Parts: sequence; structure tokens; C-alpha cells
Amino acid sequence: MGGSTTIALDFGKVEVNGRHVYLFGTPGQERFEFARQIIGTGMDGAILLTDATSPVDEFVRHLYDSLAGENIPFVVMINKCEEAGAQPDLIRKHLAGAPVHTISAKDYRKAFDALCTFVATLPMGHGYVHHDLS
Ligand SMILES: Nc1nc2c(ncn2[C@@H]2O[C@H](COP(=O)(O)OP(=O)(O)OP(=O)(O)O)[C@@H](O)[C@H]2O)c(=O)[nH]1
Ligand SMILES: [Mg+2]
Repeated sequence: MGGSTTIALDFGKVEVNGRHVYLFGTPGQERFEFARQIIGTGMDGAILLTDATSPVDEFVRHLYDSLAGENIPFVVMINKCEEAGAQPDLIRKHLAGAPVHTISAKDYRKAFDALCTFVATLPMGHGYVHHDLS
């Protein structure tokens, strides 16, 4: 979307092997920690989308550690892997522990396959949270 930064959330809905998957993209900038906390409440799984052309810095490490500390399925997807300067192996080395997929937003099929693999690890019967306000 023309170089715009996420300040609230990105939302997407896809069907994966007959399951409805709701994707909530949080802002990536450090100052939006509060938004990540709110959006992440009640999530069934977490995907850390990292940039293969940027080194793992303290902030990415912080995101990794907080998601790994949640009691939910968690995966790392290394994006921009088609770029000439991409170093997915370096990122993979620094984020060892969680399952890792190398993807590119420019390769829909590969990214979707990675999502399918992750969704298959999620327990059934989730995906919709009923908030009882009474
Ligand atoms: N070459 C390449 N460029 C990409 C890829 N994915 C995203 N981009 C570009 O990277 C830039 C940033 O993408 P965004 O989707 O805005 O990144 P973001 O992580 O949501 O950024 P914030 O919302 O600011 O946290 C845009 O210019 C995208 O076109 C990719 O896989 N390959
Ligand atoms: Mg964004």
C-alpha cells in the first residue's frame, strides 16, 4: 500500500483447508507495543514476520522472546527472501527455536503454503471467541 506504515492493524481473512483463518497484522514499530498487546490478546497462534535483508536486532529479539513466551503455537516467517541482499540463514541462526519458513510477499504460493503448514499445527475448534458481556 504505497509505503504506508501500519499504525492500527491490518486485517485479512483466508480459508485454509476449509478453516477460516483471521489474520491480524500488528504495527511493527517499537512505539506501538501497546497496540501489539491489545491486538494479540486471545490469539490462537502467532507469526513473527521478519525481514531477510535486516539483521536480527534487539527489537526483533524482544518480539521473538515475548511470542515464544506465550503459550500458543508460534512460527517465524522470514520475508523478502527473493531480494539480492537477503540473508535468511543468518536470521534463522539468530532465531533458533521456533519453526522457520522462508517466504516472499511477492511469491503468494510459497507464503500461502507456509501459512497452511502453520495452520495445520493449530488445534481445531478455535478461531472465534465469544465475549459474554452480560
Ligand atoms: N522485495 C520485497 N519487498 C517487500 C516484501 N514484502 C514487503 N515488501 C516491501 O517492504 C515495504 C514495507 O512493507 P510493509 O508491508 O509496509 O511492512 P510492515 O512490516 O507492515 O511495516 P510497518 O507497518 O511500518 O510495521 C513495502 O515497500 C513493501 O512493498 C517482499 O517479500 N519482498
Ligand atoms: Mg504494516
